[in-house]
Formats: sequence, C-alpha cells, structure tokens
Amino acid sequence: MVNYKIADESLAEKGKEALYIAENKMPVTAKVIRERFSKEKPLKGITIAGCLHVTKETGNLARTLKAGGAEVYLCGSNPLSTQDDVTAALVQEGINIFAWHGNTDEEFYWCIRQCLKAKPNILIDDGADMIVTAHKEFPELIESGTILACQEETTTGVKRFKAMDKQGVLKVPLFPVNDARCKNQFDNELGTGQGVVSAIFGMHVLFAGKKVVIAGYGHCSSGMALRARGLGANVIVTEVDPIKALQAVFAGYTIKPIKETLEEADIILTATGCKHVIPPKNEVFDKLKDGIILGNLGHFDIEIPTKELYEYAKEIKPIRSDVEELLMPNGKKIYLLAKGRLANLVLSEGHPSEVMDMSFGLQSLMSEYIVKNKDKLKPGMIDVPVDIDDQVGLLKLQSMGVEIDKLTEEQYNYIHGYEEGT
Ligand code: RBV
Repeated sequence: MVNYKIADESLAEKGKEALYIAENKMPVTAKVIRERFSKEKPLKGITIAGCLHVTKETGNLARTLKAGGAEVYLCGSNPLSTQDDVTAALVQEGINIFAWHGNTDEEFYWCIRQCLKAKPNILIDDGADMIVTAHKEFPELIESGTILACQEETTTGVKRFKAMDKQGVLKVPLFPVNDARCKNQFDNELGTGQGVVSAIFGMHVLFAGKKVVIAGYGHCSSGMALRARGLGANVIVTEVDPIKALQAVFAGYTIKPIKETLEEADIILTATGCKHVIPPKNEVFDKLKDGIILGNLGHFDIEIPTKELYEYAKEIKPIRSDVEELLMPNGKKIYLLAKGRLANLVLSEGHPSEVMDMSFGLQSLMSEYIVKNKDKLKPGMIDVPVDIDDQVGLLKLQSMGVEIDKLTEEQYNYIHGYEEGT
C-alpha cells in the first residue's frame, strides 16, 4: 500500500514527462547507480525518509533508492517548492509522499511527522527540519537504533547540526553531504549561482547596467555574483567574513556594508544562511530605491525580513506569478520574489538536473554506505568518505565522455613523499 497525501492525482501524466526529462540529464543517479542498485538491492529492507524539495530531480533520487530495495517516504523541505505533477507520478510508482505546493507551517510539520511515523532507518534532510523533529518528537526512533544514520543536503542544515553537535544534543550519526566537493562546488556554485535568473523569471528584468547587490560570497553567492556580472550587471558584494570579502575584492567586485547599498541597489539577492541581512527596521526600508527587486536564494525566508516588510507595507498585491508588489508608506514600490523564500526553487524549477545528478548520486551512495557500515557508526558529524566523493566525480566525467590522467606509481610516490626536493 502506498501512503500519501498530495495535491492532485490527475497530474501524473505531466509529472511523468518531467521525471523523464530530468532522468535523461542525470546519468549518474538515474542510470549508472540505479542499474547497479536494481541488481544488487543494497537497500533491501531499509526505509528511507527524505525531507527534500519534491522536484523532478528528487523524484529520480527516490526512484533510485526504491530500485535499490528501499521503501521510500518523501515530504517537502519548503512549502513552495513541491512540484505537484511530480508527486502524482511518483505515487503511481509506489513512492509514499506527503507533500503539496503551498502547505501551511502546520501542514508542513504534519507531513514530516507522517514520514517519521513510518519508522525510517535513514533520514535525508534539506535544512534539518525532519531530523530536528525526530529528536524532539520521535526520540524512540533514535534510542531504539531504528535510525541508523542521517544525511543533510544543504548548508543551512549542516550549520544547524554543527550547533547541535557542539552542544552535545546530536544523537544520530550525521553525514553532511552538502560539504562533499561533488555537492557544494557544483550544486551550490552553479545551481544557486544560476538561480539569479529567478529575478528574470519573476520580473523579466534586464540585468545589464543594473546595480545588483549579492549578499554573501560563499559557494552559493559567489556563483550568483559571477553570473550577475556575466549578464552585465554592476555587482556589489556584501560580507561579514574577512577572507570571503577579500576573495570578492580580488575577483574585482565592489564590497560595501549592506546599509550603504540600499539607496542605489536595483536588485538585492541574498544567500548567506543568516537572518536579517537587510536590517528589519522601517528607517532602513524607507531608504530602498523605488522599484527595487528583492530575492532570497538561501534556505530560509528570514534573510530578507519578509515579515517586517509585510507589516510595514501599506499595500501588498500579487503582481506576477510568485511576485508581490509592496507599496511602502513613502510611496515607493518594492518587488518581492517568492515571499522571501528560495526564489531559485519557487520561480524556476530548482537547480538543474545536471548538477542535482551529483548531489543525489552522493545521497544514493551514502545510503548504501550507511547500510554497509551501520554497526560502526557513532552519533555526531561524519564526513562523506573522500573515495565516494571521487567516485561520483569520476562517474560524472565518464557520463560526459571526459577522460583524465592517472598518476603513475612514480608520481604517486613523489606527491606522497618528502625526500625529493631541489
Ligand atoms: N535543491 N534541490 C533542487 N532541483 O531538487 N534544487 C535545489 C532540486 C537543493 C540544493 O541541493 C540546495 O542545497 C537546497 O536545495 C537548498 O534548500
């Protein structure tokens, strides 16, 4: 029996097409690993719950895990990113899903609880909400050893787990898949980076000649800055980390405190993982340039102070899909993308399949690794093994027909030795 609550089962045909398109661009996850999993069934008898953006790419991850023998449960990691056609198609394939676009905060957690009630052995989270809920409300799953280990997909989630680990309250083995090179150097830099086009999807705006403020210069935001510059924008970067700020300076960007950019910025895009990147004060809002576009590409909707902006606005009107016009008390207008939620997921379809292929290749192989090593894993943060990261990289190269050199024995000994010098 398939357990589910989704928006509309009649969308299944459309969802199948979406899954098919993604599948063809995900050779690592949806072909190589899936074919091996189908034969070897490394996940037989295992229940896996994913709290992820339920997209056509995640759908293909779910299919691969199922091909490996797992019972799969999915819920959404953001109320606005679920693709309802995809959920309908996946339910027909026997994936258990509790997710629909536009669910409320209360429904969001209800969906997470339905997945946890299935007593999953592996949790794959995106933002930490499911694993934190397991700690708070389902401690028996942890104490009984039902949960073997967990995996985290995104920077914000990893940050939360590091905080839990430091305070001694992280009770499960936790693999920060986000921190693997095959994840953050591609999904974050290229996927979120290319997400700057969500401002184009949203407002059909020309970047060339605009002053675009990119808040942050980490993996995600540095990718965004590069792409905004490629579109001809004058990019200003804001940072709090001196090293990242220096990297931005030497990459040729203008760096300023955010407060100094407010009067001149045509577009502000955030991806810092922090809160209140634009200070939540009315006198700050008053300074924003008339017609400014505000968009967030970080995990939570508090980088741009959405709640405070809504409270201060005189009028809020939906103006295009997933864009609202906020009329401010001083008569200026602000265009807010995706209610301050991940514009890259809400306005476009999430990160392209080509990069999610690597992220989800890692998630698939890590699920297998957890089952194989279940007796050795201890609670706390555990890095994704380098050889799994390398394996995904190599599979991706092979799928693209790209060959690389191999070290000779002499070269290997040289770079792992110290005796040969000048
Ligand atoms: N993300 N998933 C998708 N197409 O399924 N797009 C983006 C997709 C993930 C990405 O890995 C990022 O770290 C996270 O969403 C942010 O919540």
